[in-house]
Amino acid sequence: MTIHASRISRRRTAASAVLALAALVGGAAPTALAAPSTPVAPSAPAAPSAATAPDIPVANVKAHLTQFQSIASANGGNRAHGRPGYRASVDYLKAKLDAAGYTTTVQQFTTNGSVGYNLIADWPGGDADQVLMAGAHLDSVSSGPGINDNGSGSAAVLEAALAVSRAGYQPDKHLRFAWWGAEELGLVGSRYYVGNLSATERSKISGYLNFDMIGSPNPGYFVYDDDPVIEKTFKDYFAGIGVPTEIETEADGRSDHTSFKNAGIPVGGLFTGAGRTKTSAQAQKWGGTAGQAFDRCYHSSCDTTSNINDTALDRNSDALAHAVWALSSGGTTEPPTGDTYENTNDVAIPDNGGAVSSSLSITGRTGNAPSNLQVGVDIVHTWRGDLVVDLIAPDGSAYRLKNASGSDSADNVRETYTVDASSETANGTWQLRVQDTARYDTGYINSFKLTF
Ligand code: DTR
Ligand code: CA
Ligand code: ZN
Ligand code: ZN
Repeated sequence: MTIHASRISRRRTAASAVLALAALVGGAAPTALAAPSTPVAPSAPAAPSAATAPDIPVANVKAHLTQFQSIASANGGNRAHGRPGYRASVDYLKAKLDAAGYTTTVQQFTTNGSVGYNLIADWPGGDADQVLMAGAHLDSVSSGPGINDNGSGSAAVLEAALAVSRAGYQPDKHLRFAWWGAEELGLVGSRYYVGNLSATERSKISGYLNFDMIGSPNPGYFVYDDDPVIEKTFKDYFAGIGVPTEIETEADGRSDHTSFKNAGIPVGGLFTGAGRTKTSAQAQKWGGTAGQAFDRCYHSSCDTTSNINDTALDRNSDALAHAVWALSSGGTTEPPTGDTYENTNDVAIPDNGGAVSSSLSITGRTGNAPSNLQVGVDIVHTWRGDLVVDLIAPDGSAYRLKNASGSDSADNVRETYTVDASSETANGTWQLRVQDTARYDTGYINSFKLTF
């Protein structure tokens, strides 16, 4: 890909780019009245205070994986749709959930000439008109036991459900957990489930959280780019434990959340990667091996209990439980605090060119902006080190959010910055100003958000 060629040549120019930038910032920076003398560092938002979820013991999750492995080994080496290993997996889960006090339902469907099963587990209580769901597909491909794909998601969802029972948790919302059949044949089980809900039943589902491959041996930490509140819940959790995340931009159509999204239900989820190769930038960020697939045993017979990264499985299991607690205790899945304004129009950023802006015209507020104004920045751009990012207040004051950094070769800027804007009037036109200060890599402003 030419991108690598340009990146190699970029290293030779990186130094000049940085020097050029130093001159630019020294000379051309606007004479901002309120620009802070030092850059406003991106603040990793603390985990929401509602995070009262218990820690999920990864040993418990792994014990379920061992059971799935035994089931596959005793049933032709897989847990695929239409095969005895799949039904045995359903029976294993159902016994655990029944013993834990759940109301379970086995929903039967037929596809590809075989009978398939969804397992639904309702936790008694909560507002029946606000149902939060978490799910995972339980079937493997026929070529292997499917321990990462998707024993990992199935086991983590089970263990979160058992944690709810152990805690005697009684959330505002009604909790429903689900395990889908025949995902590998095309999301068949989850499509059947959603397709058989009445419009009224669908409208009661406040959100669906999906977990498909969350223990990959060479893991990445990906968050689905779908409902913003669900996405923020996961991102804030990982930020709270110091683990950087990336947006999974290829999830659409790739797993069971799609069945819910197509019905207009808010969705989100986590993913640690399949056959795609981990980049060197990602290996720097997450560890593991660059140039190697996140899961080399994807859809293969080697997807066994040895095909799991325990740390990734643990972190994602804990993030799952955190999201179940955080999204079920409140009345709605609206942003937890403050009024949010967002401009999601894409604005192309000229390569090594002039600054461009995304703007928000705020009206109807009183007084000044807060001292902890939350500035949500989402810029899609390779080699983000090219970029200088400023918040421009209605009176023209510039607040530096991000400086250029020639060596920062990672992609995209997805951060929430905290700015002391208490000297600025809240009403007026606020701008997110972005400038690409080095050649070759390009991108665009994806969204600009202010939370007062
Ligand atoms: N289709 C899933 C694996 C998969 C591939 N890309 C994504 C993105 C998000 C979730 C899952 C996946 C499977 O093979 O089950
Ligand atoms: Ca844990
Ligand atoms: Zn699969
Ligand atoms: Zn899967």
